[in-house]
Amino acid sequence: KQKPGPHVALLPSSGMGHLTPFLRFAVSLAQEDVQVTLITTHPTISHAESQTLSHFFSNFPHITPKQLNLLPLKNAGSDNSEDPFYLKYEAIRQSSPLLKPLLSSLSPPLSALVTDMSLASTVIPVTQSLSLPNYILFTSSAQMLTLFVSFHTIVGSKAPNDSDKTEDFFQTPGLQPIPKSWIPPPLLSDTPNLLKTQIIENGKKMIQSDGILINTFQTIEQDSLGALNDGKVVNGLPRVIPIGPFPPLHIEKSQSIAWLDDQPDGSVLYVSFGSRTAMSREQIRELGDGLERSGCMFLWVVKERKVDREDEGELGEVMGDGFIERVKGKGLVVKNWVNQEEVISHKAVGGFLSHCGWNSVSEAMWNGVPILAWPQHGDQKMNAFVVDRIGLGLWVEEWGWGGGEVVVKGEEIGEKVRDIMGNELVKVGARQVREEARRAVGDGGGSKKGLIEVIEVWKK
Ligand code: BUP
Repeated sequence: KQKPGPHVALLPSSGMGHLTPFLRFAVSLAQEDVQVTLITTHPTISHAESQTLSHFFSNFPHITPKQLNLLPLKNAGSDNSEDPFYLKYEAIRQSSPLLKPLLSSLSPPLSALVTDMSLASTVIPVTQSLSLPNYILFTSSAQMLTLFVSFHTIVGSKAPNDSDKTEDFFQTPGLQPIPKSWIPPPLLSDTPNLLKTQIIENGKKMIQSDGILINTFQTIEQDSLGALNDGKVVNGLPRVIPIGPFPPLHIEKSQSIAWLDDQPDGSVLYVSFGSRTAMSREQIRELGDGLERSGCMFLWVVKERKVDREDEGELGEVMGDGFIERVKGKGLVVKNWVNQEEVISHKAVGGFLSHCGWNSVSEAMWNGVPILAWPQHGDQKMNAFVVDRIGLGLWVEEWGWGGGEVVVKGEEIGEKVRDIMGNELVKVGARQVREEARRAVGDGGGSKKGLIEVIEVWKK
């Protein structure tokens, strides 16, 4: 009789960008006969998260839900942050005493716990005290992982701007220097902030994990993966195992957009900056101007607030001056949220103006949709670099991070939109990435082999 599969618990972090890859990973494991318990932290930050979780558990009843009810957040120390996502990581950190009894109570006993990278420093001490193997699921690119694990060594005891104020590059050990303009600004700041503290603490602690699983694949990130696994980036890093890109789950059946069905194949530019980018009203209007100037068809998700709850402003008011009426027939503007998996796989969609959150990038890879990259914050410039390098899209590096003021004018946006929608070379490149992505996770593919190897280790 076959031995039952190992029992593995997954602990995702907050925000759709972190939850989504964990859900896809959970399904990939379950398909390989792993018993999966998914630990969710409550309360969730956004409506999108709670809705996605309820769809998920009703679609995959064989994945066991387990709730971790967070303690009320005391204070975020001296590291001021208003970002609800970083505050949530902090709340999970402060609630870590609750994790040990929860993990020990699971039955059958666990073979491993897989945690989001933003929780490494919180969770690894707990799993160590239980002698439970701990794996990290890194939900961004390998390019970003090189910075994540080495940042604390680069910063050392000095602030990154101290000794080399004139230096424009960050030397990641073992790799090409990274322009400082690609580094998330809070990491370069001398003022304490939660992003910086968390990257330093988690980056250090990840060395003590048993393995780092990552939602990417060998063909597109060979150099970074090679440097990480050859010990060039940091000494003693556990093996980094590419197991992506995770196939979309298509569990959210509602909200399909009928308008797309009426548009010619490959004619529509999908515009979205992810679940946690609030764009200023001025920049929104400038972007609207750009889309209008481009003459291309577009489907645009507009968000003025960081957390994906209902935005307050009426769309007409946000866009200003009869925009919605003017673009009727050409463009569809929606507030807050669409079912992106459906949109991006729709045959009418031929381009994606994206912030380059790694899930959006992997969804574009999966569907061979060319990206016009406009990173807004965090890891997104590192990811945009990958997009451009692998021929999946174009990144106009001069475009600044999003922020309060207008950083890119409509005229410039319009020009680049026309460029991406008509660029045959990028279309071919994107189609090739799609083939490689599917091959990687298909039978015999590198990512599939990686996943099976890890499961074999858990079986022992
Ligand atoms: Br917005 C939006 N619909 O309208 P990323 C997002 N998504 O399904 P982020 C929708 O959320 P981080 C919408 O498909 C993707 O899987 C989208 O993740 C989905 O960016 C996910 O792309 C968003 O990684 O997160 O949200 O900025 O910064 O943590 O990467």
